[in-house]
Amino acid sequence: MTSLSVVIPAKNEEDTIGHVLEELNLTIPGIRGYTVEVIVVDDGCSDRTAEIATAFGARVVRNTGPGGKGVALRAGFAAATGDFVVMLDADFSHRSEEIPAMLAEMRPGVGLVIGSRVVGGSEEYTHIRALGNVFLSAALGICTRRYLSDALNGFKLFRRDVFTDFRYTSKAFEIEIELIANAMRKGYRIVEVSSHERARAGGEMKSRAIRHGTRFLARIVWEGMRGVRPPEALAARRRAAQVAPLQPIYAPRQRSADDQREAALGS
Ligand SMILES: Nc1nc2c(ncn2[C@@H]2O[C@H](COP(=O)(O)OP(=O)(O)O)[C@@H](O)[C@H]2O)c(=O)[nH]1
Ligand SMILES: [Mg+2]
Repeated sequence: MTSLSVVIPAKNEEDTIGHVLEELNLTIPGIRGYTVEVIVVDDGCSDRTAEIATAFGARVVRNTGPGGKGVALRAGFAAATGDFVVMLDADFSHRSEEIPAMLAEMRPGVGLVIGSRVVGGSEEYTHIRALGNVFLSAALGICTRRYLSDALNGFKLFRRDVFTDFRYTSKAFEIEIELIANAMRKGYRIVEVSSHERARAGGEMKSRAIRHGTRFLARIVWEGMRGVRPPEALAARRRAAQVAPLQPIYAPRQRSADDQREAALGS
């Protein structure tokens, strides 16, 4: 049976983590054909997040070092054992009932499925966030040639090797970009599905539009400069460059030795 790990990064989310896990526990029996593990990454929480997560049956992974959503997710992914990994926010904004539709898109050759709020809508978008998302998703397209409608959404499902085959370095929210770039480096297709984002159900928002937007942009440029083509595609391109260029079709045909002999006899 295929296995799925649900990884939930949580920074002081005692008001909402219970709702997330309650909904998830109702969704899991409907995820047919998969065994599911649930991991909550407690990132130095000073509230009851870990206690509540444990009470709902989740495995709690603690990040004791310096925090950040990226660091927390990396700890969660490293602990995950599933063939596929899905990330879910702890603020009850992502709907776990959408996971089966995301899994249905994970066909052969697809490595990453992203929930798109551009199609599904968001109750959290402010003008600056909506515009920032359009701008940053376009910047990603310019730098990597892969145009996505909602690159920044933290509701992503990916194959395990998108994480295990690389050394991740993102500290904060820009891990969204690192995941996309590495899925491309694996040569996987990326698919977007409609996803509706609820407003967070309580607690405090941790992201900051300007600070994290700047980090997103820096990461997009950096990943674009490193290149996102899979090694096989690069090798194929190099091989193609070594093949002798084709003769232009209007060039006179080279006469073979036989042609020349025949021409000499005929004259
Ligand atoms: N473990 C951990 N989780 C974080 C950190 N920062 C944000 N998160 C989690 O990441 C998710 C998204 O954060 P949120 O504040 O809702 O920002 P949004 O993505 O802009 O809505 C939530 O589940 C947060 O608890 C962090 O430093 N550590
Ligand atoms: Mg949120």
